[in-house]
Amino acid sequence: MKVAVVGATGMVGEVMLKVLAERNFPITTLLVVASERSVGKKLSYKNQEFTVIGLADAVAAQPDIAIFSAGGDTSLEWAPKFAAVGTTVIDNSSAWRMDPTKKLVVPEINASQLSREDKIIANPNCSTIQLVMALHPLHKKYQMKRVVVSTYQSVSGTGVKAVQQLENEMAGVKGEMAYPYPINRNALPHCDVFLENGYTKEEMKLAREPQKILDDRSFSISATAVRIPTSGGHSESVNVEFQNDFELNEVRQLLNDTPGVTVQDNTDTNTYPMPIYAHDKDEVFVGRIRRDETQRNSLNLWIVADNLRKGAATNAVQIAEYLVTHGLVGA
Ligand code: A2P
Ligand code: 11C
Repeated sequence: MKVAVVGATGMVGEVMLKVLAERNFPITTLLVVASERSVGKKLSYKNQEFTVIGLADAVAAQPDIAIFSAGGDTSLEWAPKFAAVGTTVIDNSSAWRMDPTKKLVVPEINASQLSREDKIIANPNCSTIQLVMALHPLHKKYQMKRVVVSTYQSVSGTGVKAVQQLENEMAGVKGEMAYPYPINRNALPHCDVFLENGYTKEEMKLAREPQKILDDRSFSISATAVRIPTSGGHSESVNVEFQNDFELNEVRQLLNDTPGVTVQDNTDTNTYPMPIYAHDKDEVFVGRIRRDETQRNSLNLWIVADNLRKGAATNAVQIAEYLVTHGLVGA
């Protein structure tokens, strides 16, 4: 496969290259692509040096697959240009996710709907991916009615500038601000921009994307997204009301049996998911599994995952793997 990584110099791009190498993705030619500012820079992949090229050169090279993580505007402008030369684009931005003509894919859940005709495929938001990975098996069994989720999101979700802001603040150094307030020793109920309805864009992604991925609008999700001074992963406190009742042991078993999900849940040994353990791992970790004693058929969960891996790069590479394995890309 001729593969282009668009946004290769960025935070997610760097993890994309790492995950492609780790999983030994079948690459014959690798194109590392970024903005004109970075053209000529060197990046390493499997101990080999690659020179960053611009988007026009990458389109001209007609890759089989282009994995984008270069922001929504770049995707909106350039993904169709790649698609027009026959490239299959896997896009990590929010640009195409809710477009009814594009598929929004978490491979463990809905990759089977992909076909050769899908030239732009959307990768969901990081906080959505970990949420649906844990909720999907429970939804199939008990039918979700309503979900209330509060997130505790890592600064790495915002990008390099935000990680730098946290590091500067911790070191007592003045520098550029990614957020309107200090993030160290703070919690900002503000991820992405505010919308007219008073929610943030991140909160609305959490409300809408799961319905599309699970192809079901019979449940609703209400979200509050909070940025906290961690860097290894996003955490989520989740309350789910189901149509049907459940047994806690069966819930644990269902989650345990779900590929990509790991249960860490033992209060006797203080075992529960945390970003420091989820960091650099591909699984979605679930713990603090307990019945909501105030409401019928309701469950509380704590879900943690590395937002740059399963939340972004790993999920995108898994989509690419599915396309290759099922003969949906290339000649
Ligand atoms: P560059 O490093 O040249 O700016 P992050 O999310 O960590 O900020 O990274 C964003 C990624 O998207 C970087 O690789 C960045 O490249 C790339 N990028 C941003 N704007 C453009 C653009 N207009 N064209 C191509 N790549 C872009
Ligand atoms: C965050 N979820 O942590 C965001 C980052 O729509 O792909 C990814 C934004 C997106 O702030």
